[in-house]
Amino acid sequence: MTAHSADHEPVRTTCPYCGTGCGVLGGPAPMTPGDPEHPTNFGRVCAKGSALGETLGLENRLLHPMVGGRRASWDEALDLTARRFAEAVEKHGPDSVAFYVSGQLLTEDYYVANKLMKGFIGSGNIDTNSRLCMASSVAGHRRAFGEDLVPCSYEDLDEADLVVLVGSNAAWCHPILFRRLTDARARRGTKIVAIDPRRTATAADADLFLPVQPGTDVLLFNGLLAHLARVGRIDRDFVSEHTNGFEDALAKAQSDAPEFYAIAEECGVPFDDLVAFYDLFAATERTVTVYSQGVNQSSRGTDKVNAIINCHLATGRIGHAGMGPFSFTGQPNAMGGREVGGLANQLAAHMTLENPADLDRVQRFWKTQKLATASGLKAVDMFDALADGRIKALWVMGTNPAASMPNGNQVRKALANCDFLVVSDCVPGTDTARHADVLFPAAGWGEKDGTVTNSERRISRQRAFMPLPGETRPDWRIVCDVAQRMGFGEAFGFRNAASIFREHAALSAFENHGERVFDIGGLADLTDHEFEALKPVQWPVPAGQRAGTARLFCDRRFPTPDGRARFIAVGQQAPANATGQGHPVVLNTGRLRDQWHTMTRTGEVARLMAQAPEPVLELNPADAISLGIADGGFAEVSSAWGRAVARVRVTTDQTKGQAFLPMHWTDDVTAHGSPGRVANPACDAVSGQPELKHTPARLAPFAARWEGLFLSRRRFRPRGFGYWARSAVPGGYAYRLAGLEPAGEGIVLGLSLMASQNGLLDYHDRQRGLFRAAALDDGGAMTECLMVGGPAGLPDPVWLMELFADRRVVTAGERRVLLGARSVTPQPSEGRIVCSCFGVGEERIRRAIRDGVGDTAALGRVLKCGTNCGSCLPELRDLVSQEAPAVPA
Ligand SMILES: Nc1nc2c(c(=O)[nH]1)N[C@H]1C(S)=C(S)[C@@H](COP(=O)(O)OP(=O)(O)OC[C@H]3O[C@@H](n4cnc5c(=O)[nH]c(N)nc54)[C@H](O)[C@@H]3O)O[C@H]1N2
Ligand SMILES: Nc1nc2c(c(=O)[nH]1)N[C@H]1C(S)=C(S)[C@@H](COP(=O)(O)OP(=O)(O)OC[C@H]3O[C@@H](n4cnc5c(=O)[nH]c(N)nc54)[C@H](O)[C@@H]3O)O[C@H]1N2
Ligand code: SF4
Ligand SMILES: [Mo]
Repeated sequence: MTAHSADHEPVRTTCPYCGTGCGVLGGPAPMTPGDPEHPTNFGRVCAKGSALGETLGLENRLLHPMVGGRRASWDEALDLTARRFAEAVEKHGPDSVAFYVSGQLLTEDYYVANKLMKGFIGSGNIDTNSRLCMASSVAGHRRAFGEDLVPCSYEDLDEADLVVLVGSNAAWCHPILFRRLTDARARRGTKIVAIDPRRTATAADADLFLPVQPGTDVLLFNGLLAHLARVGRIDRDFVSEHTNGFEDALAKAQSDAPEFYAIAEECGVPFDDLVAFYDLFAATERTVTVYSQGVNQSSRGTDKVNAIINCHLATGRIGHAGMGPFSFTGQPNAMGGREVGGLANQLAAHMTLENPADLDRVQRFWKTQKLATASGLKAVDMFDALADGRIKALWVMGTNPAASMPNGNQVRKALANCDFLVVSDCVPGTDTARHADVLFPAAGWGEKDGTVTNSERRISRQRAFMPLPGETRPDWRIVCDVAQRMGFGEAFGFRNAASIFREHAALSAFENHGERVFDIGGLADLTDHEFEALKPVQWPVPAGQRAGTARLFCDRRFPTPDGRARFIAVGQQAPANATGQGHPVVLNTGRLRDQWHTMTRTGEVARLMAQAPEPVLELNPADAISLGIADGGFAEVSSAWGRAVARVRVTTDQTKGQAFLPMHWTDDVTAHGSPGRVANPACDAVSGQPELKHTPARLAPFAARWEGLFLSRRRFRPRGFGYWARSAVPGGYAYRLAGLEPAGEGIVLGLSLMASQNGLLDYHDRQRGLFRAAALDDGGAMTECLMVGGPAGLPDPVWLMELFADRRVVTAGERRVLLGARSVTPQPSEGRIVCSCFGVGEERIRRAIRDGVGDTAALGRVLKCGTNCGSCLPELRDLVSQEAPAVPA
């Protein structure tokens, strides 16, 4: 049974965000504390993790099933779903239905979804958002090692002398691991190299930063392999005894990357820095190479992964402390999903659809006659099949493909037109849920029980510490309920998460005579009580064992038929869709520090929205000048697939010819800020992972003639605006507005948003082109407020927002200045929020540094910034170095 926190004992659970997999102590406290006993984070959490307690409210939750947009009973929703799936299978065959699931489901949810589709409906058509995330790493691991295996442990980050981060903005996306790394640097002088086309927070904090041209990583690592051979750093014994294919891979690398000058030029890296990186790598035995979406989300992603692994195999730097190739997983349970076989080209428990012995084994284990025998459709193909009507019924669980898939316009159309769409989610209004015929209310974090596996293969428990709200059910139960109604009751009669976990563990060990490394047979006989108490443990955990395995390949054996690892000969190839006339700019997309994906949780927390309250396109000053786009203005970015409009930030962190748009904004929170509509659907031929980091695009000014800010207690989607973006602020929501029409029409549009014009104060300052209106309630507190002005003409709204948040009576004096949006005593501006835990802004930090606060520790003492989660420490270090007085020569 579920442990509730009624006795005030904090419940040990796992953060539901990134693949770092931090242990946290569950509860609705304002700041969620880290679990000091968890071996991943030892008590630390980042800003997102520490705000978990603020995401537990029920205001925006889906609490009961819906059918056709109206409230329905569970029986009705489940019956309808089972019937429509069964009918489609009967009429059009099993491949006419599909599941699209998520690396954010728990392993138990994932296991039953995979079992239902592959085992009992009999189709391979279950794919997952991990296709957009980890598929290239999976494919690269399978090519090199024979199985999808991450050899390293987080301890290897502590014990390395060199850590190379390729296409990973770990300072923002795996903040606790990045902190572990910078702590190790402070202790032992670890060198950190960042390889990224953008100067990210990670790059700014690295010892060496290589600003590679997008998509040139294979060339860079081929050059490295050739260099390692040239300077005699090949581990000949390891290569000859434990690997195959070295000569071919080296020959390919040498022909690809003959000399430094050509590599430096094509990769866009300064010559000296390229040589410095190669020398450092050659000289440093204890090297870990971390890779993430800059590697995976590429039409050459699998080759990038193998180009990196080749360098580790060549030097024998694998299976020892402080070394190895290390894929950081994105989602909390991307790894668990891969364990159960949740990708369309996997079977279950690291068994494959191509191996007849595996098929036979799983068929007997599941006692089914209907096992799928071929791979199903991968994500992009699945939505193509939905668009052209081959898929008649789709069930989406725990993901928002309308927003997160590339070619988002077509995906939205396919979802809108599909015969039968089922969505399981915690919130009702996602871009995908809007099209659903059936909506299932899923239990969320803190309410559901099960396991997740992090980047270092560590299985941790997510434990419930709250009762199920409304009529919500855990995902595994919803799947089993439908399976039962489809006539598969016997195979889905699970009582609880523990019983599913036991079956999953038993399958991993079933007739596994050491061929599959993924073996958790040692956990197959956990009692319910032991499952409840399970401590974090790294797989494999073979039968008879309870302790896990920190590092793989220590015995130099790989799970290939001959026990040897494989070099893969890879050559540099340009991205699938090249820039050119009409679309000269590379559109890159990715993450911000304080937001999680489509913002259904982090977007409702005001302090997490403070870093970036609207979608911002970043571009280089040279591009901004030539396009006539000003910093703080707006740009339209368009591709052959669609368009987006965003605020512009001009920065030298961005290279000329490239632009960056955060992935997080959806149609639910902005008018045209969703980058998926622009992103191209080109995929890696091996892994099927889409190229979300490289879309040929065109930029143009979005010449707004007016801008507005609207504060309201209400959460809604404005209509009729060329630009709007909603963000949570203390006390309600801020709506940033802009349009191409004359300012006078902007005022009319803006006023139409106000709920009531009762107690309305308004003021038009024609000289400054400013219009202001505020609504007061009967008690005299401000309920809504609108400001409209010329482009970039709005005053700093800090004071106004405080008045809105305070909900107190507005004094007569304040009424007069209220409409000036200036405080009675002018306060110095906070600037863009850098430390979201304590709300400390860039301007305040810069002033403090200029006043002599000389380092991050001192900043922490004076302003508190950086003293809770530490996610902003890289940026604080950067600000200190920018503001530090120049040392006289
Ligand atoms: N704050 C936050 N953290 C998260 C998440 C989140 O939503 N928010 N999501 C989690 C998930 S699911 C994932 S997958 C991870 C992703 O974690 P990361 O992969 O670290 O994050 P991204 O921002 O997607 O992309 C990483 C970097 O790849 C770079 N890049 C683009 N093209 C290239 C290229 O050709 N070569 C190289 N070398 N680099 C390139 C981009 O400029 C970007 O800085 O983050 C996880 N953690
Ligand atoms: N342009 C661009 N697009 C990208 C990327 C990029 O870098 N650039 N990155 C890609 C990557 S790596 C990823 S991982 C994806 C992520 O993209 P998505 O998976 O689409 O994003 P999320 O917002 O995490 O969606 C999770 C949904 O599940 C719901 N949810 C939360 N908990 C539960 C639960 O327990 N059960 C159920 N049933 N639902 C739940 C949430 O409310 C939310 O609607 O985006 C991909 N798309
Ligand atoms: S680093 Fe932050 S988001 Fe990731 S698991 Fe840890 S606390 Fe959660
Ligand atoms: Mo991801």
